[in-house]
Amino acid sequence: MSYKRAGKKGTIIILVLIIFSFNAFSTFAAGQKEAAKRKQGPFDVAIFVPGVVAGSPLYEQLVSGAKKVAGELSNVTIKVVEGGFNQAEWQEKVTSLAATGQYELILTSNPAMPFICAEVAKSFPNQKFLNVDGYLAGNPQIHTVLYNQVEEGYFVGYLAGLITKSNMPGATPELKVGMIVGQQYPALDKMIRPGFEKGLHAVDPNISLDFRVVGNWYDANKASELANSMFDAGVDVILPIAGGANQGAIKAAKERGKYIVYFDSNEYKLSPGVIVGCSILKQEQVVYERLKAAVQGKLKYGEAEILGAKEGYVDFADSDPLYVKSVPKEIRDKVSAMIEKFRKGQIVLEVPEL
Ligand code: RBF
Repeated sequence: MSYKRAGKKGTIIILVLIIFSFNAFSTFAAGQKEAAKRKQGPFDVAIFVPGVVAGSPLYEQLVSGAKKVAGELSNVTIKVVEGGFNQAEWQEKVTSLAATGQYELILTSNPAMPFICAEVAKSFPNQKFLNVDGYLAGNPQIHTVLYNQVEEGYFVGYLAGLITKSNMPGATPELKVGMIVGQQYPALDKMIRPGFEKGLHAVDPNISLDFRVVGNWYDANKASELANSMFDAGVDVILPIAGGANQGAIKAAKERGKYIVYFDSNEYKLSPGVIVGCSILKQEQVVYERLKAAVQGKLKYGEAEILGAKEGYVDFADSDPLYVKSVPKEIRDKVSAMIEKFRKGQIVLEVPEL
């Protein structure tokens, strides 16, 4: 009996000990977790937008990709800073972000930014940068991702060539296609324009390109004027790469019954029937993947990636119902056959040195 009672007591003591040690362990574990969290701290990201977000497809994707990461990882904070259109101020603005010492990463997008970041990096050796839509290899503080925009230009060029040769309402007998850009820069002159022309000439070498420059990334009235004068000269389809000014070209095309091929994002819905083709850059995905890697300490600074159609980051929105509705099947079949070869890596267009 007594033995049994002593046994019961023993069991109770052991149970109490187990509960106590379990509590102690979980307190210890929580403490460890807290310490790890403190050590990690929040991962603060400053997004420097060189311009304004609204109306610029790649900047919209830049912000949405980063917000997706912040939505998933509770230790990531995002601050979006719009640098505005005075490019002379950008370096100073990035410098003030770095000077706060608060941001684990400065994230930005466009081909001019790696050089600005490299300048700022000299004064802030602990500051890291992720620059998408740009190229700079070998700087240990900067990771860049460039898209194969020769291929991207080719996709919409090929479609524009087929449209200008077609009997679509609004297509003129002249073999003239237009391009309206915000400003000229190496990625445009060496990748986008040559890719676009290569696409046009794959359809017919006699197609000519009417190329115009707005002079900034916001003046929609100027873009509209340019588009109208191009339509007067027999142009029937225009590729605008002019940020917020794109709206002016779209409006003019709508009024004149002409066509727009769009760059970087699926935006048929902006003007169904007028926007008849959209090339796609998977910038949102790139930002999501690379930013996540940065947070996890896996991003390789000093590396400059180049991503194209074969890798799945440059594409054309050929299954959107608005595309299917606006473009005759005969043209769509030709475009899809071409795109498929790029997707499979059977055709790869070379990216030149910028
Ligand atoms: N693209 C835009 O859509 N909006 C802009 O405000 C804009 N600003 C740019 C400023 C500079 C200095 C450079 C080099 C490019 C800019 N781009 C802008 C072009 C952008 O990086 C990209 O090349 C095009 O959007 C085509 O993908």
